[in-house]
Amino acid sequence: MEAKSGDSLTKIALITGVTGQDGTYLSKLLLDKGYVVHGIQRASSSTRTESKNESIKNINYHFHFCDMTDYSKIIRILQEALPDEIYNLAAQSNVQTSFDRPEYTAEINALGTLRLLEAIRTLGLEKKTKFFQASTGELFGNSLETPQNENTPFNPLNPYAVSKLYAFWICVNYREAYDMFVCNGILFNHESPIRPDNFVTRKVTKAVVKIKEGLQDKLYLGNLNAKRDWGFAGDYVEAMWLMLQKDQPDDYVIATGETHSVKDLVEFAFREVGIDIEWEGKGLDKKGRNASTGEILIEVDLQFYRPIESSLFVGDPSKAKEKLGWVPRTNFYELVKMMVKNDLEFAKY
Ligand code: NAP
Ligand code: G4F
Repeated sequence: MEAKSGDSLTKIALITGVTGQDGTYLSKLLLDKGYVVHGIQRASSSTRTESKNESIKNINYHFHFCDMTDYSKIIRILQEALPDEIYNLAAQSNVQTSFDRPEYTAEINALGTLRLLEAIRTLGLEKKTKFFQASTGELFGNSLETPQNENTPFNPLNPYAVSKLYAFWICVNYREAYDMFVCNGILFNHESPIRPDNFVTRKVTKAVVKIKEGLQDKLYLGNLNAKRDWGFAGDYVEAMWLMLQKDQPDDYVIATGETHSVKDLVEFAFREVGIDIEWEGKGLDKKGRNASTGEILIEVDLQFYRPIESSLFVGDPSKAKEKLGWVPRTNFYELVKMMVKNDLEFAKY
């Protein structure tokens, strides 16, 4: 099957996972750059409604209902959109959920990626369409190297990371076997005020605001000692775009190069609302008190622990800086401030 492309100076992008955090930021970025954007969303989209992504009101935005399991629909959408760039952001993206739903996670994250690559080939778009894959720092798992860069061996520690490992390598394989323009962005944690509540940053900032407002008593968390490299999603979608503007496809670590513990995150978020936290106890008995009132505000709950996880992630974004000119503009403290501020504003309504 060969698809015919129209002659147009306007670039056409297709985004899977457009209702997600990154899809929301990326669709805005591309529309602002003058792209025509096609977004794929599930008919049953649960986490966000159309109204949350302002981009859909733009005249240059076209949305398509499709599930990443539906190969024939993917083919039809690609045939209609004839994209110059595809950003594959759709995923079951929650690590904890992947232990509960390993098969579904593999179906969407691994085979969903394969379906898109195969659709490009089937339609004869290999030379027209550039492809971005949202890979993850989770590929490194319990790495012996710190910080992790593009040459650090992979050692995934959960079903999500294993599904993303397949996606990473099938992208490399299609790039090498079929000379396709395919890039992996090895993205470390990136957050924002529109991050869903089942990720730790948003869970913490929302709870901090509710506790401050007297709407919640305590915050229950899992591993407080885990260290993550947290950046701002708005910065990370720029890196995705930059990768597809190069002449040659490649893989890049996208990270801040700094790491902070969940405990640091909790302390800093509480400090933003004027509460200092004092810690006592160890392991599952660790508790965080309001230093002024003595009230216990944070406790550990085993249900939020994972069967296995890496205690330390920190990425080395030197290659992205050198080759793409990309640097993160938002540091950890600015990010947490931004999220707390947003949640405080929402609490007013
Ligand atoms: P997110 O907010 O969880 O968004 C995931 C998107 O995928 C949502 O739009 C979701 O749709 C869609 N989706 C899920 N299952 C689908 C299916 N079966 N068919 C079609 N669409 C489906 O994730 P994100 O934070 O924006 O991350 C974007 C990508 O980057 C993901 O691939 C993620 O794994 C990867 N990544 C993220 C980070 C991070 O820290 N944010 C780091 C490394 C890699 P619904 O709205 O219908 O649920
Ligand atoms: O916010 P998290 O759930 O994100 P996680 O597992 O690091 O995964 C995110 O980043 C990956 C890139 O590194 C992405 F590939 C992936 O798609 C996703 O976006 O957990 C962060 C840390 C973990 O160490 C977790 O054990 O926070 C710890 N944690 C402690 N208590 C908690 C909790 N995580 C959650 N979600 N909920 C808790 O109560």
